[in-house]
Amino acid sequence: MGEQLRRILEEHQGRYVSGEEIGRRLGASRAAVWKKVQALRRRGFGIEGARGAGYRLLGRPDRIEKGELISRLSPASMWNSFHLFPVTDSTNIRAAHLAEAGAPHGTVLCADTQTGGRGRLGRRWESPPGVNLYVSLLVRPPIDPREAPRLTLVTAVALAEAVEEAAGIPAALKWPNDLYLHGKKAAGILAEMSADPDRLRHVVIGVGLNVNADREDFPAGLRSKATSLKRETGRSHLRVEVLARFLARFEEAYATYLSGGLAALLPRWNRRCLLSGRRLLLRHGEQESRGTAVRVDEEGALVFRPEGTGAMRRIHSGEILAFER
Ligand code: BT5
Repeated sequence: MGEQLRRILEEHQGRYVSGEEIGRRLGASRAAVWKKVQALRRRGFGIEGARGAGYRLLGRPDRIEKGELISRLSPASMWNSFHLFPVTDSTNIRAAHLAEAGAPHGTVLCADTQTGGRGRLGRRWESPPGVNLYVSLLVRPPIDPREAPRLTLVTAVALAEAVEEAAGIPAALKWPNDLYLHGKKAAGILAEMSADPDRLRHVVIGVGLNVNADREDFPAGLRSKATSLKRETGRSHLRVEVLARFLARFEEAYATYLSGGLAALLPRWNRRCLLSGRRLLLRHGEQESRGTAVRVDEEGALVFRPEGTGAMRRIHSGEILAFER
């Protein structure tokens, strides 16, 4: 409801549009236009009406609503089911429950805040309300369960491209699941799968992206390490717009991965690889090693040259404990 009117007002970027023009574009009478204006105002949009000049948009809420999100996606998109929560424990937990109950491939969950946002290995994801994106995607890909971790890298490429489009600044990817802006973490990905021994049932891909969080929105211990689009660009970003861009980018990257494998996306990953050429301390299994990262390969492994040897190693799963800045 009202998405066409919203689009017309937004196109004019704060300038007046005559009631006549709006009516013509909507195929609606003046009275019907006025009703739609009232409806948008009730959703929190600041719309000024002036006799003779028409209507103009003064401001709008940064809230994610289903109708607007859908109107920003292509009608043929893979996303077909949307669950928006003002508050939830963790969108990944909600998504796993929905998946078990039979929710379709292409389900999107999004919360305004999370009380139990999760990172990897039982860590916490800080989820202050009203400012960021906390999203889970439910997919049922026709791939071997052993390949599921590669979806983290597919997601990272899509997220980096969406962030660059929305914010106009370069994003760097830290293997395997972090997105950095100007040297600080702005997003993390947590992919969790459910599989029978030989068959993947579903994958839940959780994405936490700091959009408009200010320094004070993070706990003290995180303030120098975490950042947001707003902190790096000096302006606010509309969360629904960033989310729609990410969903569109994900759809393309996912299709590219299914048809061409990770190899088809690797140049887009490695171009943004934060660790390439840097010395780092890595934990893999029970072991810790120092060495230099080289690149990420077509299986999603980190190619790594341990200190003091010439032989390369391929790390399939691990944790970067520290890296040279
Ligand atoms: C991640 O874990 O980076 C994956 C985060 C995934 C969060 C999303 S939100 C939607 C969905 N629902 C969930 O419950 N989770 C997913 P990891 O690599 O383990 O990083 C966690 C570490 O990042 C923490 O220990 C902190 O140091 C740091 N951190 C926590 N919250 C942060 C934030 N908002 N921004 C930047 N860094 C943060």
